Amino acid sequence: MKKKLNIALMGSGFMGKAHSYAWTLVNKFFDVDYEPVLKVNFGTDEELTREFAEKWGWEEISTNWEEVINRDDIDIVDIVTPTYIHKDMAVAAAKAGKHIFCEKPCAVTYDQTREMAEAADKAGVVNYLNHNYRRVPAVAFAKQMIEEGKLGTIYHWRGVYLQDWVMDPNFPLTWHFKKDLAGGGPLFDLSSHAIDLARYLIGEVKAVTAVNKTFIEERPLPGQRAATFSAGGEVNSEKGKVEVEDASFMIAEFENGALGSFESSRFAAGRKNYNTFEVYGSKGALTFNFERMNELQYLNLDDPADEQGYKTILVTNMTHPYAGAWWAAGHVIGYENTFVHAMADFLKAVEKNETIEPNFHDGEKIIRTLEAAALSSEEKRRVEVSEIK
Ligand code: SOE
Repeated sequence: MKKKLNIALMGSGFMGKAHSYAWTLVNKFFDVDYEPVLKVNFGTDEELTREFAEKWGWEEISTNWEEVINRDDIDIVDIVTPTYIHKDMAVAAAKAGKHIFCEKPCAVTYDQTREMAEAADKAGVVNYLNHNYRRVPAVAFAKQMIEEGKLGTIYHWRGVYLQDWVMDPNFPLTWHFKKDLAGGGPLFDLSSHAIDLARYLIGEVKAVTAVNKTFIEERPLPGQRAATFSAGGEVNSEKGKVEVEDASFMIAEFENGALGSFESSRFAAGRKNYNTFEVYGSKGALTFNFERMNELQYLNLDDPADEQGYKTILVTNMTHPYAGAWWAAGHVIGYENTFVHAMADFLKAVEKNETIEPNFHDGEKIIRTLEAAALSSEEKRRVEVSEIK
């Protein structure tokens, strides 16, 4: 009999769906000792929360997050709310001795992220920051190849993460456009993922030179159902101010001497979830595009010169990371599965009471780099990440 672990899901929306799906599947495909129980879903709007909870199989709902976190029967607090409240929820969860699974970006400021990490360390709870793209089989396999030295010395990183869901000037002013609620625009939302991948695959960013740009300065106020990727269908003539950038481009110097760049935008027409990276080394190169998530492109400089070129590796073999838990080779997997991988690793960490990466300390490093980029754009100068205190 597997031990039951009661989950409290804080929030719903796009991420709530992904998490609910993954909690349901994790112990069916992965060998974990626990059976997650979808115990309670917190939401601010009772009607919408009930609708969501019934659809996804949460046993109960609540509109009081503090009460939920402090319930004796809750083992894991899973945070999928807008970013501004991550810190308060995570600190409360740590104090209550709950393990924490938290969506990215970690928090809206470096200060808040530090507070989260300190609280989790003090309480000794397992804390995980969900930069899920690390757990795409092709990305984890790229990591293996880099660690085996297949690329040699790394010279360049390009992390490009583009979307287009807010290009319509009438897309409403959801929380994503408010600095105190989101921390930033695509810099926080998308480059946070790209920086996580860069740190995972090649190393720490030392300094950045960035330019942020806002194309649409005002937007209609949101209706009740406006959310990530969805305008919500209500038309509002009153407008409010956009407080974050619509695109952020930066040059990055890495501690290991590599030179790289990051681009993130919500104004890249036709790019839906174009999360890509390119890594160039002395022995070869790797490129990845999430919109083709089961594939990795590999160039090997040891191949005969006349036969050199990028080849496609289909990362679906039983021997590839994570892929073997699903289907036979060639039976591709999707976005939702990355959340299952994260939960499988998280539950293993809980079982052994071990740390898992990325965690709130990784969050600190990422948010610090994002703040360095914001400062660089504001002051029009190169900023060392260590300047952010
Ligand atoms: C919206 O840009 C979003 O949902 C991000 O917040 C996620 O982190 C990304 O994986 C998909 O797009």
